Amino acid sequence: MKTTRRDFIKITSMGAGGLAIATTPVLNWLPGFLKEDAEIPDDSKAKKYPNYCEVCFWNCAGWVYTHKDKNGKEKIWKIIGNEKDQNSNGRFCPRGTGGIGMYYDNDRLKTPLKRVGKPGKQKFVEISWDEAFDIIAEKMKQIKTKYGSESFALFKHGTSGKHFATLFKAYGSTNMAAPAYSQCKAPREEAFKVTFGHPLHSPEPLDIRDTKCLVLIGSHLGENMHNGQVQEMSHAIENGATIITVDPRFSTAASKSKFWLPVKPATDIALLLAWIHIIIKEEIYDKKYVEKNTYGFDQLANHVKNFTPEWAYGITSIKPALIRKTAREMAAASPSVIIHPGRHASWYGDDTQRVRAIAILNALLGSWGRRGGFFFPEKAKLPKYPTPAFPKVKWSWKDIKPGEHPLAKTGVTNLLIDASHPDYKGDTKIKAWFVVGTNLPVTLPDSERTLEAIQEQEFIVVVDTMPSEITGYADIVLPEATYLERYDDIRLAQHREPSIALRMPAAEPRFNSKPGWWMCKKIAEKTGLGDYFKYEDYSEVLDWQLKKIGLSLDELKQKGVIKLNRKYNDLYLGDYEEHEFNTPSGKIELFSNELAALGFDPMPVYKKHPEPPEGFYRLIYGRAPMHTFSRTTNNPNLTDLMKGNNLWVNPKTAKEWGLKNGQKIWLQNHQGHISSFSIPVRITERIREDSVYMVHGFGRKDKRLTRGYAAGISDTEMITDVKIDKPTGSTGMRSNFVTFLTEKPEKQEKSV
Ligand SMILES: Nc1nc2c(c(=O)[nH]1)N[C@H]1C(S)=C(S)[C@@H](COP(=O)(O)OP(=O)(O)OC[C@H]3O[C@@H](n4cnc5c(=O)[nH]c(N)nc54)[C@H](O)[C@@H]3O)O[C@H]1N2
Ligand SMILES: Nc1nc2c(c(=O)[nH]1)N[C@H]1C(S)=C(S)[C@@H](COP(=O)(O)OP(=O)(O)OC[C@H]3O[C@@H](n4cnc5c(=O)[nH]c(N)nc54)[C@H](O)[C@@H]3O)O[C@H]1N2
Ligand code: SF4
Ligand SMILES: [Mo]
Repeated sequence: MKTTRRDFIKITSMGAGGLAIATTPVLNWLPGFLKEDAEIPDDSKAKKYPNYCEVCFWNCAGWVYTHKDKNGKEKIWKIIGNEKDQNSNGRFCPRGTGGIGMYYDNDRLKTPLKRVGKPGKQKFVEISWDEAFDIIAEKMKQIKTKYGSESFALFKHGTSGKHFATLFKAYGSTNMAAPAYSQCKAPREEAFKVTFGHPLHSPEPLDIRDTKCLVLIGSHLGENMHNGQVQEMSHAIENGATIITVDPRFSTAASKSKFWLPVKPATDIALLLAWIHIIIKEEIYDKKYVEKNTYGFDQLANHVKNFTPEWAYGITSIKPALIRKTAREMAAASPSVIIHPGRHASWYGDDTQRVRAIAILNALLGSWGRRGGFFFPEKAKLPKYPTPAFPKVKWSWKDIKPGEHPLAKTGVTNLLIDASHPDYKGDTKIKAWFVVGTNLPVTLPDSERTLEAIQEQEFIVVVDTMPSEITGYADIVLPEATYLERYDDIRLAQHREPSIALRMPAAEPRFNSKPGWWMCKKIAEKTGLGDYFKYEDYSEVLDWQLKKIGLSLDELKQKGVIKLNRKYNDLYLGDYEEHEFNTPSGKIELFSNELAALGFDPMPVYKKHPEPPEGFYRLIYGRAPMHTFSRTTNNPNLTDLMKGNNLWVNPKTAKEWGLKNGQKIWLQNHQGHISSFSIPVRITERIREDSVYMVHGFGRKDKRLTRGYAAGISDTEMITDVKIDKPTGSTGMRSNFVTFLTEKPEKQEKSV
C-alpha cells in the first residue's frame, strides 16, 4: 500500500501551445481525444468561447473550442481551463474536461414532454414549447387561486436555478430549497457562522497553497475533485506540508498523508475534543491570538478537562500516542494550519457540533485570517438588473415547523418535503413542485417518503438536461440546453481576488432544448409577470450589468475572466489588528451563548451513535474523481472511465462471507430495504472491518439512460434511517447499516 508523496494527482503541467495536458495518474485516465492537440483539424480555425463549468459547483472558468466538421458544421470540440481563473488556474479536472459529453449525449431530453399515464409510469407525449407553457401558466394560476402561490415550491441546484428563483419570487413564493444546503454544507456554514461570524461559502477560503499542516476529517480531496483545492494540496505536499487524514477508509488523500487515523465512524467529535484537550493542556495553542480574539476560553478549558486521548481511544480506536503526536504536529505548524471544515457535512445528525469542534480547533491554533490558514476572500458585485418589487409572501418554509431548525438560513429541503407529504396536517401545505437541476429521489435520503410526497402533488414540472428519476414523476418535462449552449448569470465567485467570469453559448442548443432564462421569460409572459423579465436575450442583462461597472459584454467575451481589485480588507489579519467578528460577543465564540439560548450545547459534546447490528456494516459513501453525483453517470466520456460503482469490503469481512473480488451481490439495509440492482465486490484493506463503502450517484433507474441504467447500486436506496441535525435541519445519512445478499433476492426496491 506504499505510495510516494510525489505522485499525488497533480493537475499541473502545461503542454505545448499553452493547453493543459495531463501528465498525472488521474488525468491520464482521460480518453485520448480529450487531451491530444493532434486531434484539432486546424487550431487556427478553431473558435473559442468563454464558459464556466457546470459539471460540479466549483464552476471553473474555461474556453470552449469549436471547429467545423467534414460537412462544414460548427461543433464543440473541447473545453480547457482559463489561465486567469483562480478556481482552476487554467486546468480542468477529468469531469470538467469530459463535460462536453453532456452536450454530445444522445440520451438527452430533446423536446418538452407531457405525462399521459399515471405518475411514476413513464408515459409521455412530445408537445410544443407553447403548449407546455400554456399548461404551466394555467396551473400556476389555479394553484394561486386555490391555495395561494406559496403552495408552489421550487427545488433547485445549479446556475440556471437563479432564473427560476426570480420567477418564483415574482409569482409570490419563497418556498425554495437546494439539496446543496440541507444534504450538504448547512452544518458547516452555520457552525462557522456561530463561531467566526461568517459562513465559508464556495470556493472555501482555505489557504492550502501556503499551509504547513492540512488536517482532513473525512474530506477526501483527490476523490472529491474540487479543482483549486486539489491543486493547492498537491502544491503544499511538494512544499513539505504535513497532511493528516482522519477517515475510516484509506482514501487517496490518506495515501498521501504523513498520518492516517482510521477513525471508527461516527466518533470524530471524541477525537476532536481530545485534540482540543491536548492543545489546551500542553499550552500549545496560539496564546496571543486566543487572548485577543476569542470568547469563552475558560469554559472551553474546563469543558475538555477530562477528554483525554485515553478517553478518546476507547471511542475512536485511535491510539493515544497518535492523538498526542498529531495534536503537536498541528500546533507546531500554527497558525499556518488548516483543520479542513469539510463540505458534505451532513453525516450523523450532530453535524453542526462536529463542525463547531473543527472551527474551535482552528481558532485555538490561530488559523482564521492567517497565511496558510483561512484567508479573507472577496467577491465581485454587479448591480441588479431592474425588476418591479416582488410581492410579499404570506408564509415561507420557516413557518412549516416554526423554530424547528433555528440556524437554517436558506430553505430546508426536508421541511418542504414534510409540508408536501400526505401526513402533513398544517395550513402551510405544498401542493405543486417546480424542480430545476436536482434529482430529488436520488439526492434526498428516504426516497420512499420523497415519492409519497410526490404522489400528493397536484402538479410537477421538471427542468433537466437528461431523463432521470425525477423527470419520471413530472407532469411536464422541460429540456434545458446544457451550459455549453446558453447564457447564464455572470459568475462572481469569491477568492483571493474578486473576479467575474462569463458563460456564453458555444453552439446552438441541440434538439429542441432551450436555456432556463428563456423558459422563465416565456412562463412569466403567460402569467402576467413579464415585467420581471424585460429583455429579449439574456446577453442584454449581462451587457447592462457590465456597462454599469465600466466593462462590456464584448470585453468579457474576449477575456472570459476579469480580475477586479480588492476593495475591503487584506487577505490576512495584521498581528496587532483589532478585528470585530460578526458574532454577538464580537469575538470568535469558543463558547456560544447563542446556541445555549436556543437549547443546544454551547460547546461540542460527544454522544454515542448506534452501532451496526451483528452481520451488518456501516454504509459510507463518497466521490470518484471522474464523476459528479448522478449528473455524470450517463456521460459518454466519463462512463468510459468508470461505468458503475463497486462495494469496498475488508478482506476479513469478505472471508467471513466467502465473498470473491468482482462477485456481484445485493444489499439489504437494517430497515429491510433491498437494493434494486447488484454491485461488484472490491476486496481491499483500505476500509475498516465495520464499514463498507461505495461511490454515490450510480444504480440509475431510468431505462432511457443507456449507459447509466442499472450500473451498480444507488447508495440512496440504502439510506432510509435519517438523523436530522436539529440546528440546521440537514439530514445525517451515515447511520445506515447493510448486509450482503449473495443470491438474487425475490423482492427488490421498486424501479422508477
Ligand atoms: N445518498 C447520497 N445523497 C446525496 C449525496 C451523497 O453523497 N449520497 N450528496 C449530497 C450532496 S453533497 C449534494 S451537493 C447533493 C447534490 O444533488 P443534486 O443537486 O440533485 O445533484 P445531481 O445528482 O447532480 O442532480 C442534478 C440533476 O441536474 C441535471 N442537470 C445537469 N446539468 C443541468 C443543467 O444545466 N440544467 C438543468 N436544469 N439540469 C441539469 C442532471 O441531469 C441531474 O438530473 O446531493 C446530496 N445527496
Ligand atoms: N469528483 C467529485 N468531486 C466532488 C463532487 C463529486 O460529485 N465528484 N461533489 C462535490 C460536493 S457537492 C461535495 S459536498 C464534496 C464532498 O466531498 P467531501 O466534503 O470531501 O465529502 P465527505 O462526504 O465529507 O467525505 C467523504 C469521505 O468521508 C469518509 N467518512 C465516512 N464516514 C466517516 C466518519 O465517520 N468520519 C470520518 N472522519 N470520515 C468518514 C469516507 O470514507 C470518504 O472518504 O465533493 C465535491 N467534489
Ligand atoms: S472541479 Fe472539475 S467538474 Fe468541477 S467545475 Fe472545475 S472542472 Fe468542472
Ligand atoms: Mo455537496
